[in-house]
Amino acid sequence: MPFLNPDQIQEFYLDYIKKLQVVKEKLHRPLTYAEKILFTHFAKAEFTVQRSKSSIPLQVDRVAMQDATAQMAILQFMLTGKRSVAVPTTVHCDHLITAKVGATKDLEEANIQNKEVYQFLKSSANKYGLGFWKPGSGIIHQVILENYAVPGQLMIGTDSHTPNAGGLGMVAIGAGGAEAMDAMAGLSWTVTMPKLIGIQLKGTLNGWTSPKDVILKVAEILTVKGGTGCIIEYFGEGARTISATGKATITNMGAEVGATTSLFPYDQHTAAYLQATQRDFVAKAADSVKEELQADPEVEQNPLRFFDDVIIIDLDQLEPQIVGPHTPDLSRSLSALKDDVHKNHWPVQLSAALIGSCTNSSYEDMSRAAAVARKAAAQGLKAKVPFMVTPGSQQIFATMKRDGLLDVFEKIGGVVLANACGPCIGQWNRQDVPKGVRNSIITSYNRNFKKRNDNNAETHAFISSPEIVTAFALAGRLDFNPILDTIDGVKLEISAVDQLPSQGFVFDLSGYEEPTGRGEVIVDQHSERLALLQPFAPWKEKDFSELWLLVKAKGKCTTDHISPAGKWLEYRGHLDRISDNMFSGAVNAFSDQIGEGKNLLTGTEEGFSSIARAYQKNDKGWIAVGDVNYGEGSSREHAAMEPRYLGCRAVLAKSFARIAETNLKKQGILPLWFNVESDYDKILEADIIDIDSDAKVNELVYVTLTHADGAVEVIQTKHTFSAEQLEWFKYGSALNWLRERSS
Ligand code: MIC
Ligand code: SF4
Repeated sequence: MPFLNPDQIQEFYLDYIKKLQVVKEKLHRPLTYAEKILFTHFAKAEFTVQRSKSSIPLQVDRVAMQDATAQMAILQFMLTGKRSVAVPTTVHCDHLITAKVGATKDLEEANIQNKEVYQFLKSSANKYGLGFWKPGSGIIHQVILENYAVPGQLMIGTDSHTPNAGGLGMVAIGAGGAEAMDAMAGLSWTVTMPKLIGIQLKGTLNGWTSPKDVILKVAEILTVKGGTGCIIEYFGEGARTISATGKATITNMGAEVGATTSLFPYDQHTAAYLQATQRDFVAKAADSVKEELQADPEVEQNPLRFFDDVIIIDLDQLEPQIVGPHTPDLSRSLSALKDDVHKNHWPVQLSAALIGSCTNSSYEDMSRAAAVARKAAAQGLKAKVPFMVTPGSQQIFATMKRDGLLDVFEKIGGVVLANACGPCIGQWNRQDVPKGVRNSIITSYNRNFKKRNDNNAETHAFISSPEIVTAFALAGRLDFNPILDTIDGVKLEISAVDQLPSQGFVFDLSGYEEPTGRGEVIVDQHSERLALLQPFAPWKEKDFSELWLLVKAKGKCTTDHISPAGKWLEYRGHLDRISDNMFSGAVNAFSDQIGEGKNLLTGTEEGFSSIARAYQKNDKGWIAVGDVNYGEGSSREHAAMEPRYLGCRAVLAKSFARIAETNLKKQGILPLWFNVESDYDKILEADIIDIDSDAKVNELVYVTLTHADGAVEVIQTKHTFSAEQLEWFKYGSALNWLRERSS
């Protein structure tokens, strides 16, 4: 059953071309592909925009949400009073399944454990008109790619890896739940006009090198913040050699460099994938306008005129890459790994190898990994460490099964997990390595922050492609190079595989439920996991004076540090409960302790959330201070809602990740950037802080610090609020503002 309507697709492309003509008449210049999609989705016909300055309101075509973020998004949507969603929206149950023994048992367990959450999501999806994908049906981004992605369309998703669909030529952007709620309520969605980075790919991937290596190389070049505020657009003859799913791997992980999204042009591989996934009518319609589903030819001829930055990568020269530990931009070529491992004294024995995740679980990925495993098995090799495989969707799983890929993995000792996020998001009931024990793992996932996979800060997680990870599973050691070394005298081999299954995909839509638009939302009053929301109280002027410092975080302060996932995923629908994890991973700049600070009321060291609760009880407002790229990583708005709920007024940081900053604004918190970065050092533990909260667009905000010795310092901070966003702040949150407008 195709989920898209052929007539609507026809209409979409007619409209797209019509709008593009208007844009071209106005602008008189060649356009990149990203510009074509953005301009045709402008909610106002106003095309003189400045990159990285102008706020652009966009009309989105689709919204996607996963279970861990959908709960808050839907709870907020319920407060808008709307009866149904205004744009096509789907919910995907993928984040809450714990990997323990294998797919069948783990899924049964998840259905029991998460019953009330699934029931809430299912009943609200049914009532408000959202398509519902049950647990086990697959990971959001894979399911979107297989069923809903349309070249030239615009989608937002409550997950930072939403850009996965950029592999199919869609502008797909990760957003917070409150932003998704706006789109679902039929409002336009606003973003700052991104800068454009062009990445020209030359040559062809060969041997052990795969699409994953392209993005790992890009992460090394741009670092985890180099893509902030930018769309990365790939082009060039090399781009046209990569399969649709390979492109999706590359765009998926653009999230790791902070990019707003990443995008590939439409080509014959896009068409082939659409045809293979029951969307031939999309391919046909797209084919008829294909010149407009890519940049104009002048862009490729002279990219520096059109992009703010251009990077060239020669695929012929690219070696397989391995990144890690602890950050996805610490990359090196496979041949340099051995030295790095020894030099840094990283644990050389691997303790586990895991393939799959939304980044790397296509048929092609699994086939390449299976090709390595098949030849190894034929020579009697087995994985030397636990080897786990997560297929991205039921469709991939069923196809792998039919084509014997599962058997191959099992033959070398692999365990197949449920079609879900599993260990990628810390849903890994790991028994073999106790907490605190140093160890190394290698995965084909996209993130490797400390504690992410198994909640053990001593786990060194490395990332590579599925075929390289499979090779390492067989070797069991990190100082291994499959191109040069042998295992028990056997040399591993990689071979060419089909990009798409030669017998076609096995379609299995038993995991989908179509909404009826009737029924009631089921929330158990006594639930420990779900609680209806109350709007936040609007701010009063005095709320910004005599504030205390709750936390000054040192170094990385990602969303995994502010509101970790793992066991806390359980409380994603219960703001009060989940607030207990607030800043539990943050490193205290004064003491180097993790998750703890000084309670200024009592002088004792306590967890940050319990201090915040104490301050709140005593009517004491507080701020948080962060280093660079505050809130990097996930789209989870809990990282903004929890502080708001526990009395945070402002977060001061050297810089912010895009989604995290918007999430703070949406919830009514002031994200302030140090105007002079070194002012970070001026903030002391016992400061009394006053903020001039009468913020105006493009004006500085002054923050006064009164230190314990009585000395007073005034520091300047910047903000990025637009006029409309300042309204959110004035009302106490964007939701309050929306409710006011629609009442
Ligand atoms: C992640 O990969 O960190 C997640 C879990 O998918 C998050 C979303 C979440 O926190 O629920 C993301 O990337 O946005
Ligand atoms: Fe799930 Fe991991 Fe992908 Fe996030 S990155 S959506 S946790 S598979």
